Amino acid sequence: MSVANAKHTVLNPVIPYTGPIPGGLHPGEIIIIQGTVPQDADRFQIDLSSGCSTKPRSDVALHFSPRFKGSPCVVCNSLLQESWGKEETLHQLPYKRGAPFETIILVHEEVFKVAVNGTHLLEYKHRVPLDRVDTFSISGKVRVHAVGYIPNS
Ligand code: 9QG
Repeated sequence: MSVANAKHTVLNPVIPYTGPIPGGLHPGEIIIIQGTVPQDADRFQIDLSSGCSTKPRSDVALHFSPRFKGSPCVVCNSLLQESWGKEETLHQLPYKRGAPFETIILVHEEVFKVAVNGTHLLEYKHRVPLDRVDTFSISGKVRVHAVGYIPNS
């Protein structure tokens, strides 16, 4: 799988980046993010949201946040009606400061599955119905070379 298969690709977006997910998200679809973690990274986050409102803030179906400071981990959560839910923390961090990465978010009926550099990392059970998810954001200490959306057919 590569960005070459994508039906829609965003190249070198300015961070923070927010943009529409073309056609919304459906089971079997894939989002690929290729980037590099800067040397001074403390954290970054990928958010799959329901709209792009900032006031009030849109619901976030998947907040995926690699953290490099202290005990390295990846925190996932959802934001509903401007409140964070219960964090799901994985005490494992496949990203390295200064290193390039490829992250794949695979959409399933019940969960998102996230793989980093070709290895499955975690899954996150949907708390927001998939048909409400239409916006992709990435922010924090990260550089992004490409974001690709790969359809399911
Ligand atoms: O800290 O944790 C995820 O559970 C909060 C952070 C928040 C999230 C949240 O402050 O930060 O990571 O989108 C946000 O508000 C991000 C940047 C308990």
